[in-house]
Amino acid sequence: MQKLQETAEKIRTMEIRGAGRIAKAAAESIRDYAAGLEVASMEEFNTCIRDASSFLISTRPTAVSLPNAVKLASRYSSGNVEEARKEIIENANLFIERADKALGIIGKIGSRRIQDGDVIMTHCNSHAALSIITTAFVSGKDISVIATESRPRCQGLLTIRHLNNFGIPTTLIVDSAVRYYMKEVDKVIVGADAIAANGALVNKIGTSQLALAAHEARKSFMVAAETFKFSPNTIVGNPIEIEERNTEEVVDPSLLADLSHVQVKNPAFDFTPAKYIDMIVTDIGIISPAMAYTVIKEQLGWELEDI
Ligand code: RI2
Repeated sequence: MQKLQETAEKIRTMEIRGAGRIAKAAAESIRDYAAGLEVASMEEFNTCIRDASSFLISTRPTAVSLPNAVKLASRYSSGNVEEARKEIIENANLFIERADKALGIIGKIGSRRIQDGDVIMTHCNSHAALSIITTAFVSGKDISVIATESRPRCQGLLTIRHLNNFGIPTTLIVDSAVRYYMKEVDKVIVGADAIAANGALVNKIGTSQLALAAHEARKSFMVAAETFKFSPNTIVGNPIEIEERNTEEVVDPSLLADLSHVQVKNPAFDFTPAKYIDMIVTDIGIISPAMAYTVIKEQLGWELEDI
């Protein structure tokens, strides 16, 4: 349990971050936990796996990749401890393998939509979105990127480093400069923390302003998302919770000490309605947001009674 607790803590503090990486880390964690679990009965095994799963899921509430990964990885049908343990190890490994492959497939499919000379704007640090951008560049397309800083955690700094390593010409801007630069942009590509059954996107705070500015300037808005980022819970109308993080990420509390009328808010994500999204590049192909429900039903294998 100690290793699982350490992973959970790393997810909570964002040492492990990015919806896809969180999912993989959680699947690995539940696999290793199951592999080393010493129990006296099947009942005890069931309880331990259930508790460990809930514990991992509770670390970050928004990225649906996390509960999806934990549920897919920790599935077992056997009533025998050794068999159930084997099933978890297999299912977790299968999930991890699929997640790795998905990034490559998204890169390949999405890069076909990138034209020579495109200026691409991206937000935060999405491995799926970056897979499209770097694949296009490596295949010989002459592209450049405008990357937002993505306050307060400034994941944009990770993005510019990654792009720089590929030699991709990149401009870093502050988040409030998004609309100012939109006229120079051809395409916006962002990642996803969750996609609802109605096709709405949940991604890093500020994503919806990129979408609005792109819509106003008639620029295309592309989302890169593995199928495990679609939210089964939303088919029964459950909303996706937006994570409120510690306000110390925004401002040093000592600067607020004498400001008795001021409060600080730090939502980590926002919603972008489906109507602002031109396409979602997934590991099963490019879909319109209207197909989100089908992805949940057909790819995640979730039935209403599971929710
Ligand atoms: P990949 C990140 O969340 C960003 O919002 C990013 O767009 C999304 O996860 C998807 O990232 P955070 O963990 O899975 O930085 O594409 O809060 O890497």
